[in-house]
Amino acid sequence: MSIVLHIDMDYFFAQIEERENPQFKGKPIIVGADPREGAGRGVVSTCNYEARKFGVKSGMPISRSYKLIPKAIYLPVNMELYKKVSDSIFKIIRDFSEIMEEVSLDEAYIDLTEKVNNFEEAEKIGLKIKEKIFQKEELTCSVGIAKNKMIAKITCELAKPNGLRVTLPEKSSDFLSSMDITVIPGIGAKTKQKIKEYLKKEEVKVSDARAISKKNLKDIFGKRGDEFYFKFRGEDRSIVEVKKKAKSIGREYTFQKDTKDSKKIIKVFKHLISSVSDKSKKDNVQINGVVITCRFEDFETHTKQKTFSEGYYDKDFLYKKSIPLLLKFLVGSNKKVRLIGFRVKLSK
Ligand code: DCP
Ligand code: CA
Ligand code: CA
Repeated sequence: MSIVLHIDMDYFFAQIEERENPQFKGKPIIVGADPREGAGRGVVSTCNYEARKFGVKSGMPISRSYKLIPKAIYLPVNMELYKKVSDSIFKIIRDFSEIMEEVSLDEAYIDLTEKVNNFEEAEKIGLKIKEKIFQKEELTCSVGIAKNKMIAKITCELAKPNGLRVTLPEKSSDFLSSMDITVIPGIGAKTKQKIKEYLKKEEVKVSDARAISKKNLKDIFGKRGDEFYFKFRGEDRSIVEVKKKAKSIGREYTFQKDTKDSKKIIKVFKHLISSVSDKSKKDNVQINGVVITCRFEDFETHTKQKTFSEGYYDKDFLYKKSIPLLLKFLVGSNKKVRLIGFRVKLSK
């Protein structure tokens, strides 16, 4: 049996802005794209609880948010600051267990199994973490403690804002029973629809879903079905994973024969970009620069870089930024090319 703690900062970007701008405290604050008096494009990143009362939510078009509360305080995303705060928070948490998994800027799991003897001791650690974060950063967070990651996360959600809750192991299954099936990670609207059809029910609670046999779940959902079977019962076998973060994602290609054929070189180069782009999309990482490498027949190697503001960029954007750099290498030398490489720099 494990003891897992999940921690998630309360209304993270907006809470930091509240701290930085105490004059706005108590007012609805919305962090995200510029609303341009209702004509703005882009979305709400997050908002404080005062703004949530009006129905504003993360991911909502900023124009819609403006309709709901034009008078709110609208602030741009200051990612650099939020990253700094995030680093500081993770440093505090890691002091309590090196077995820490960062899930996003404001959220982490730690495994306390080897650190404490029981859930009471884990609760004390949770309180200490909350206290330290508040002392150092003047920010509140919420904590959920349970026997696995899934239950800890759902428990944390219920503790929000500025709370701490424990779900004891023997309560894990009952705890989920009356919740909507979508609390189970991996069950979104589509999966829920299938389960509704299968059970011929309008609403499906976790306890309803337990009526489906393991075999039937497998028939409907394949391998995922097996996982669902356990999750419906409060079991989650995934571990707290300490992940090393990559600083960049890159690919390179050595030509069979050194070449000066720029058409061929660009074709290969586009393949490299496309592969890196797919990988960065899959990893859901933000990019803040590109590095292009070119090695000539005599092994002389050059690199060129371009930095830009971080974001989720597509292939076409990366082509546009990189092909001119590659062309500079090609027109700038009479030598044949032996190898080319493409790399994107990740913001964190
Ligand atoms: N975020 C974003 N766009 C989204 C969702 C989130 O930019 N669609 C950013 C802003 C959030 C931060 O990520 O502050 C953390 O997201 P959470 O889902 O944890 O939400 P909050 O911390 O804002 O609120 P809560 O108190 O509900 O955790
Ligand atoms: Ca949060
Ligand atoms: Ca979060």
